[in-house]
Order: sequence, then C-alpha cells, then structure tokens
Amino acid sequence: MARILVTGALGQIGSELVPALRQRYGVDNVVATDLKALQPSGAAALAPDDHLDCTEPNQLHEAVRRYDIDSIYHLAALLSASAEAAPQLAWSVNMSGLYNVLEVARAYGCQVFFPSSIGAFGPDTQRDMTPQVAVQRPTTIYGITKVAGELLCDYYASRFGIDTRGLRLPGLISYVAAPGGGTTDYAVEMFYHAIRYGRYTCFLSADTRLDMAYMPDAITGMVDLMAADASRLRYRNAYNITAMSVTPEDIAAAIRKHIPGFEIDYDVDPVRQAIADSWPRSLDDSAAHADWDWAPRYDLDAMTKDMLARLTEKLK
Ligand code: NAD
Ligand code: AKB
Repeated sequence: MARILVTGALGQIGSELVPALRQRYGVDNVVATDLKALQPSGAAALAPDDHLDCTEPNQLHEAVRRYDIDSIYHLAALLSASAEAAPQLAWSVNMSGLYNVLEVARAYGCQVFFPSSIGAFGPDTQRDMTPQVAVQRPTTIYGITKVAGELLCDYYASRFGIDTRGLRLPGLISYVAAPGGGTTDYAVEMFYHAIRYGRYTCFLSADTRLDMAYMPDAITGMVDLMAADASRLRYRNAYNITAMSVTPEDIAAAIRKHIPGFEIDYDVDPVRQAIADSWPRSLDDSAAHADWDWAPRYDLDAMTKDMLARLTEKLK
C-alpha cells in the first residue's frame, strides 16, 4: 500500500487532491502537510497532518522517515502572479523546495509528482497547439522555476533512477479552495462574482485565450499518471494536459446560459496580462492521451454547469 506525502496540501489543488488520495489509498496512508497551520477536521482529523516547510530539508527527511513515505506529491510553490511580486522568494520556495524533495526521494527511493504549468512556455513558443516538446524560454520567474524544475526531474530520473512524473497543468477551475495568486485566477473569481453579484470585472482582456481544466479532471490526471505503467511513459519532466482553450468572454457566455443577466467588464492588470500573453493559447496533449490515457470529462459547458451548481450550494 502506498504511503503518500503531500506538500502545500492546503492550497487550491491540495484541498481536493488529499481527500481523493485518502479515498483511494486510505486515510492513514496520506500525510497532508503545509507551511500554513493545518486545522484537522472531519476525515483529516483521523489522518496524520503536519506543518512542513519544503525549503527546510530536515523537515522533509523527518516527515518521510516518520511516516515511512514512498510517494510525494510536491504541490508547495508560489504561483505566477505571487512569484512575479516576490521573485527571490519564488526561486527559494519553487526551486529549493523541489530540490529538497528530489534529494529526499533519492535518499529514500520515493516516487515524485511535480506540477509544472503552461507557464513553463514563453513568447518564443508556438502558441497554438503547443507541442509536448517545444521551445521553453519563459519570461516570468514562475516559468523559469517550472522549466528548471522539469529539467531537474528529468535529471533525477535518468541519473539516479528516481520515478519522477509531472504535468504541465493549465489554469484550474474549482470551488473547494480559492486559487493562490495565479494569472488564471480570474476564471474562478468570475463564478463567485456571477453568483454573488451578477457581474464581474476581469483583470485579463476579453479575448485572452488560455488552456483550462476543471479540478476533478486535473485530480484524476495526477492520480492516474502516478499509477500509470512506467514502461509507457516517454516523458519524465511533465506532460501537457488540457480540457478547454477559452477566453474570459467564452466563460462569461457559458455562465450566461444559467444566469442570463450576468455582466462582465474589463479592467486589465498589465502585469497579469503580460504573463498571460506570454503563455500558449492551446496545448497539444496527445502524448498524455497516448502514454497514460488522459481523458478529461469536463468541457466548458459541463464544467460551468457543475461549477455553478456546487458553488451556489457552497455559498448558501
Ligand atoms: P496554492 O497557492 O493554492 O497552494 C500552494 C500551497 O503551498 C499553499 O497552501 C501554501 O501555504 C503552500 N506553501 C507555500 N510555501 C510553502 C513552503 N515553503 N513549504 C510548504 N508549503 C508551502 O497552489 P495550487 O494552485 O494548489 O498549486 C499547487 C502546485 O500546482 C504549484 O506548484 C503550482 O505551480 C501548480 N499549478 C497550479 C495550477 C492552478 O491553476 N492551480 C496550474 C498549474 C500549476
Ligand atoms: C497560474 O496562473 O499561475 C497558475 C498556472 C496556470 O500555472 N494557475
């Protein structure tokens, strides 16, 4: 039975990944950790939860030893907008954190999941149907840490035989936990504002096209990739995945099918707009389909319907 450690477990992804892993592998076999204080509640209270700063190698060694860990989902990081506001901190958390995780994986023979991003590409990359193997010259500190992270995962796989696996995640849309300082956060905010106020002012321009996926698909993708037959995996840095390529105007139109009076206007934030303009408009995720059967269930309309229903219930 797998014994799993999750870093950055209180974030947008961890809040849904941890329950999914606990359902699949057993509550006691999934250790949720974060820099922020964990407040055990419900099922989490029955499982080990810990404070863990991924920039402190001793804390990682201690957790892996204490809980006899054999698999690490390393989620702790600063996202693109937060990273641009604090580049030195972003380098420390995103790079030292991953290095420490890979070193502890080398010491104890752990499997590692690393979440890369569409941010790992830059303005020199082919922007439509960006291939799995493409030019990667990002212009953000976030993207630089993601490319370097991908290369480090490749290196630890080929040099030390560590079982590293990763995804280049698109923007993730979800209702359980708020997003943590990214450029694609607008897509989540729009749903909250649509339900609460019937209107939203978007910080990206109407026609900014980016890849997105609904969180349940992303979680399934992470768990499936980690369980996939290793002999089928051609890439140990990160696989492109996507479920939809959409603009703010597309999402607003999908919301309007359920909330007809919903209004959107635009007050563009130049920093986040510049980040978005440097990213792909759509990814080619055929390698993920071929190698480990990536198959998202939610397109824009299915995601919008579910998101509005779940969020309306949550905000009651
Ligand atoms: P998030 O910002 O919501 O959560 C990150 C968590 O990491 C937070 O709970 C934070 O407290 C924790 N953290 C920060 N510094 C830490 C440290 N030093 N030690 C331990 N924990 C620390 O992020 P998320 O959206 O859950 O993303 C998780 C990972 O997935 C990140 O690597 C991110 O780059 C990647 N990713 C996310 C998205 C997305 O849309 N959410 C898309 C692409 C890639
Ligand atoms: C961000 O916007 O920073 C993240 C990502 C796509 O990596 N959501």
